[in-house]
Amino acid sequence: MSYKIPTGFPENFLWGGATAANQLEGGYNEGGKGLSTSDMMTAGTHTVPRRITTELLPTENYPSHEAIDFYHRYAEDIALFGEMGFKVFRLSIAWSRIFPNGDDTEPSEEGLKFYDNVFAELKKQGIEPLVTISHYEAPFALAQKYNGWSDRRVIDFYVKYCETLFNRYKGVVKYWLTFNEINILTMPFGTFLAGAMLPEGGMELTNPNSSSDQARFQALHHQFVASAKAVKLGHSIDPDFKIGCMIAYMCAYPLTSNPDDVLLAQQKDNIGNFLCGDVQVRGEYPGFAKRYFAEKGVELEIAEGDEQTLLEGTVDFYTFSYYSSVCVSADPEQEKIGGNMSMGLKNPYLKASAWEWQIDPQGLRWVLNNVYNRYRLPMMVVENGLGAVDEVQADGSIHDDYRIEYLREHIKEMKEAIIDGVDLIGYTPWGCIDLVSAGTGEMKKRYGFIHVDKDNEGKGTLDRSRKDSFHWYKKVISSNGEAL
Ligand code: BGP
Repeated sequence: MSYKIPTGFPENFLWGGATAANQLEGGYNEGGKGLSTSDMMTAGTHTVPRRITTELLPTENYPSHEAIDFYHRYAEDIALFGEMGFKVFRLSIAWSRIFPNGDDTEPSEEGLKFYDNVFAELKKQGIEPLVTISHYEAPFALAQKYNGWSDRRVIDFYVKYCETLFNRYKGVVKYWLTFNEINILTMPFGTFLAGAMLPEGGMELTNPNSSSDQARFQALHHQFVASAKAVKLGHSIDPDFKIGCMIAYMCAYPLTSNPDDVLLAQQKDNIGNFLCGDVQVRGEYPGFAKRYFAEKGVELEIAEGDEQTLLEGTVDFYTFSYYSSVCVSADPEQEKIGGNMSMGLKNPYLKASAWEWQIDPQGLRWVLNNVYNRYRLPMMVVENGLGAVDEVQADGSIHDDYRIEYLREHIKEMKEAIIDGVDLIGYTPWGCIDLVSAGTGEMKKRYGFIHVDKDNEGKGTLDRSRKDSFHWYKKVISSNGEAL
């Protein structure tokens, strides 16, 4: 007998693109929307960090306020996605459009209607929505009144929000993700971005002392419980729902074969990636997490019933973002010798983007195998891409061959992973239309197949145009990943 080995992307593979409400929609104070945490972050640059404000300052540029105006232009944008042949579109819902303060008793009909309209346009184009319920934002009132996810009461507000979405959009939306990059809360810059907690000692997004480990891991525990409750509830509302987790996969190689480095890389993988994956996929905290908490002096308040909730609310599929990899070393001197990239040590074998994100397509194959062999759940790569500065030619064309090259190499490695046996069901490259960068708040860090005329200061016509990569990706989709 011989084994049947896949030869390429499966039929019905979900090709598409990914976005998030606060980086795309704009209309921040329209349609009854409340202020969201993302509406309180100023623009930054590669070197100047974004800042968090507690009131709106008229002199500041808040990138989410207009973003790329998807709020008014969604039909045009979705038609362009349809033209590329998208099978799936990942978008998020702005929580504060539905519950302006987070703890309101009734949802906003106008907010719900907006997404009815968006989903109707997607349906027209034959595009399946993939909805992130909370992508780096929450109603700002929850930050002010409860200090965000540090307060257990926010769990119930979130679950009520989910219940509203599930009942309204059942039969229209099948694929859901409970939280974007939930593991960002394992790191200080996740405090406000993902945790909606007002940072301690300094309002810079990158402030390394923005919260105690205790506060952040407690907030993360609340998100785990909220996610598990949402999964269980979602399945009771519509058994056809597929509800997944979303992890920012931080791929860290040992810098050398020194066992100290190898072990350190494994520990980073455990805490950075598998802590969240294990809780959401297996329904319990792994042993290494408990040890880590004990060593850090973190004592989680786990309420009665939480452990059962986690077990009953495990996800249906695993999704992640993947952009780059770094190296780690147990030797502190290496930082000086080898060079520090923005997220770890430099890998001498890799090139990096202008924002110092190292480009490592094979790392994607490694991650897909690493995760699939652990969980054996269907997987989706829901973010991947190259943030780059694009140049518009005199005739309006944009020759983004560097972006094509990046995506082509990553798609090749996804195919290898499928041949390795990984059950990969979809791919939604990040920022399929140019949008605001989450990390820096810039417009010039672009990922799109579709160009949007807007600059870092927020000026421009907002007109859309097709880059070279638009035509390339269209062929990739129509050939099911064969014409690269
Ligand atoms: C992920 C976020 C996205 C997105 C992306 C690119 O971490 O989920 O929201 O923005 O990173 O990052 P950046 O926008 O900083 O280039």
